[in-house]
Amino acid sequence: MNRRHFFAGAATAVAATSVARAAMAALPEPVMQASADTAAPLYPASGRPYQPVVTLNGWTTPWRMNQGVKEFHLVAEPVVREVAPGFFVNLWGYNGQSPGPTIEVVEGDRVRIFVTNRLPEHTTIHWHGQRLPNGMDGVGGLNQHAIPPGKTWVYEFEAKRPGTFMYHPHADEMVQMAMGMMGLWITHPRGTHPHIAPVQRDYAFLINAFDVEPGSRTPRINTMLDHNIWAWNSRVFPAISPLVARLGDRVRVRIGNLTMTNHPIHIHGIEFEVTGTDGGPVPRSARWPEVTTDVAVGQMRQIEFLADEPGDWAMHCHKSHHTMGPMGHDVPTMIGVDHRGLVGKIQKIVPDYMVMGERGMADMGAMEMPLPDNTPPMMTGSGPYGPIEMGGMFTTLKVRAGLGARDWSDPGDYAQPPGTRAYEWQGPAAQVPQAPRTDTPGTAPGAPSARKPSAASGGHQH
Ligand SMILES: [Cu+2]
Repeated sequence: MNRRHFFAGAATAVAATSVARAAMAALPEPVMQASADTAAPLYPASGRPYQPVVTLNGWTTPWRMNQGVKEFHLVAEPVVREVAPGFFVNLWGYNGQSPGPTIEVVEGDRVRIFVTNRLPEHTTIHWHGQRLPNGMDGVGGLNQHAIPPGKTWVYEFEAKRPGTFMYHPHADEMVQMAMGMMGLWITHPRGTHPHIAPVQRDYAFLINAFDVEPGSRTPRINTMLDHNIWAWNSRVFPAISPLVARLGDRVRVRIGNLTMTNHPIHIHGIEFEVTGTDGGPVPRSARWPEVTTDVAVGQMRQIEFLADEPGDWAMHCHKSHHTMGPMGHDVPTMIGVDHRGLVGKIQKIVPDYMVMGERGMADMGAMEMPLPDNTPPMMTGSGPYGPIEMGGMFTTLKVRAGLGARDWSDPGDYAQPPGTRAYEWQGPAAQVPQAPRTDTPGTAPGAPSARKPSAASGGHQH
């Protein structure tokens, strides 16, 4: 990630917090975001103090204080999101991006949110997980009339309990969420809280999924499970920012799932605890160590760990199809199929024909495949040792000694200390006995298929 871009979002954000008194009676100016990069955290210039979050490939919207009330302005509108470099998708979102901006407030804050609808159809906003008056809950038809196109409605309530929340429409919900309408809401604790520890790094992102036909730009909105773009904050690997931590930092990551399936989120190198859900902070006595936590549909999970192992650690959804780009679904299993001589013949009929996967699919990570325009590759990204062979929901946790306390920029590849990397065996070649294959001509039917123990294998005998 480019450091210059990284801070661009923060600069706009800070400037918009100072508003002339005469303008207070008018609608607050909505702050728009053109960049899909991770903005630097927004340190509060007014209101109660707090330690801000960093939204992966997102940003926190500034507010204005109006006679003690924090005022925000969300604009629901069509947006174009750069989901990966060069891959642009027509989505619906808020204030120029999908997801919309993160809203950060403090427990006890009085909050007023103006919502302007620039969509071609009506919408509402539901404030997932919040304690609020029934008429502010945002379910169209149940709690309020939906907001017609062109109109601005106002929500107002007190942020009663600290935690990690989401916002999303509760009107034509299936379509509007399939189009990317969602955002994060963080209510920071007021002062110290018995179940909320201070952290040095606080990250947040939403899990979302889209079904974009290769070569097209607009998601199909009726897809329930068979999505092909598995994203964090409407971004896919290698376009998801790394989570950067200084060695010894306590790190919190807030993850919300607004897809239609669960996502087991796995981090290498450290153990974490779930310290909160959308229901609130988890008491210490009820926490246990994990390296993977399942984030089910409509849930938030807030995890915390000590970043005490330096390195570049993989962080990903453990459903392996969710770390694949859009070609991952329709490819048949070809392992063990011998294509020799076949490709040339087929290419006389189908010039673009390619063989995939006869020795597994690792070749895909290095292959220059002809793809339709505006389609991200299935497996991509490279590290210091070659192709990473991932797509979708994958990024890295980068733990480094000596970072600045407020440095969130990508520190580059980890320099592994000499003698700490897996290496090739240089001794005599391994003698691995071949198991007889029952499907090979000349092999007797019913011949044992288990590997025979032998002295050369060094294996234990049964
Ligand atoms: Cu997943």
